[in-house]
Amino acid sequence: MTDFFRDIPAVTYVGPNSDVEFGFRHYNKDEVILGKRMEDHLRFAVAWWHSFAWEGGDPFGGQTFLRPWHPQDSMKTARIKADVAFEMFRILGVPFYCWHDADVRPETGNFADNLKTLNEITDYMAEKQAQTGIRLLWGTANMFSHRRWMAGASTNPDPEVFAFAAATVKSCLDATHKMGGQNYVLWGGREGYETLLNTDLAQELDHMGRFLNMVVEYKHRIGFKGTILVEPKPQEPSKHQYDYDAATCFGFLQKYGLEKEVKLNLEQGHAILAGHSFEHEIATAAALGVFGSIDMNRNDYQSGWDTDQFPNNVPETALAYYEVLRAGGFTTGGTNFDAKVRRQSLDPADLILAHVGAMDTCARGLKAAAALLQSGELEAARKARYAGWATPQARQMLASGTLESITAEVLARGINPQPVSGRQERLENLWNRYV
Ligand code: XUL
Ligand code: CO
Repeated sequence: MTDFFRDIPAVTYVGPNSDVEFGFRHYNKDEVILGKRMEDHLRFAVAWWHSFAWEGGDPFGGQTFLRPWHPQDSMKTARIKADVAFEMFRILGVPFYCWHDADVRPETGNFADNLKTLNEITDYMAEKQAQTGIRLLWGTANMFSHRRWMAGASTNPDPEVFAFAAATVKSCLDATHKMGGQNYVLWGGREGYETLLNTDLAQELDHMGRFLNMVVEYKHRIGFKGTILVEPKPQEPSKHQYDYDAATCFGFLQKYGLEKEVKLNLEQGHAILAGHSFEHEIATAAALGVFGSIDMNRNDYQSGWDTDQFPNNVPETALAYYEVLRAGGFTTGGTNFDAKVRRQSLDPADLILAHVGAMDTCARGLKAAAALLQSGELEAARKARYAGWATPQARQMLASGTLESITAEVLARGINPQPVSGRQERLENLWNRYV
């Protein structure tokens, strides 16, 4: 036990009318919605990096948080950090958490020592999982912060960096497997380029495809039953990242024969950076059969970069969960808060209450989405719009029509389509009745 969160009580459901600050107004984990407990729908996870490893720096200034585990350069402080992290998970009552290797162990500068410290600290964390019942949603490798990764990991022009990346992912997948992780994530922050003038784009894509195949082959060799997830993001830190958005990732997976093996971890802020809405990314991934998990953190809409803020906009989360529910909900995936408090939010209470607010925002979004789905009103309107496709003629046209046979049909039946309303505003009004 540490005293970092001293005087902060475990957060429980207090209901919408309570004025208790450390309480959930909407997240009532045992409440059953559409036949499933809220906790099992949402599958919340805390991100180790933003809450515990990030020191509050921005491009204009360094550390603002002075935590008891700073500087994070020893196994002693790594253990304190782990103790505090599990205390926070307990206070919040979250079922899951996520880590990068670089968040949980000190960076020693060489692979053998990094491997030793990763194995040691993940053993320690696995013990804490067993004591508390808190589980690992996913593990991942940070292959973007250290200077060795500056020109990419699997897409690096130097084969020695590719080798270092392969060994690093093996170590992280082994640790994730040991800890019963539900998924393993690859986000390629430096898998892209700064300028095409020095980049062989086709070769880099081939290397990334081979690398991901190696990961999948290894997963099967060790019997890891979790899902391998790729996380799309269009840019930042690289000027252009190969995993641009859901559709680009699917094209990549298909080219390298991985579309049945790998799914996507979609992040709200990344969708915005790609010029999409979050619900577009979820619906696209679901349509292509690669929906996996979400990082539920938003960007500041004026800043134009990835500000990783906690969600606090209910209509936005409702639109996202509507698509999650339509996709059949999460299987191995969940809702990870890849979010950080602002650098002026220094207090331990800020960390807790940021998550409380985010969990409530998601719970409200889920409830609104579930109620609308259950009412069937939006689905009925959608179905009515496509009703023509249920007729035998339309079905036959799709199944066996040719341009010649269809032209003959248009002439014979004098087909002359009349436009109908898309009813957008009426559907928006319907939607607004629920959020
Ligand atoms: C970066 C980002 C990562 C991934 C995991 O924008 O989202 O934190 O979620 O590497
Ligand atoms: Co993320």
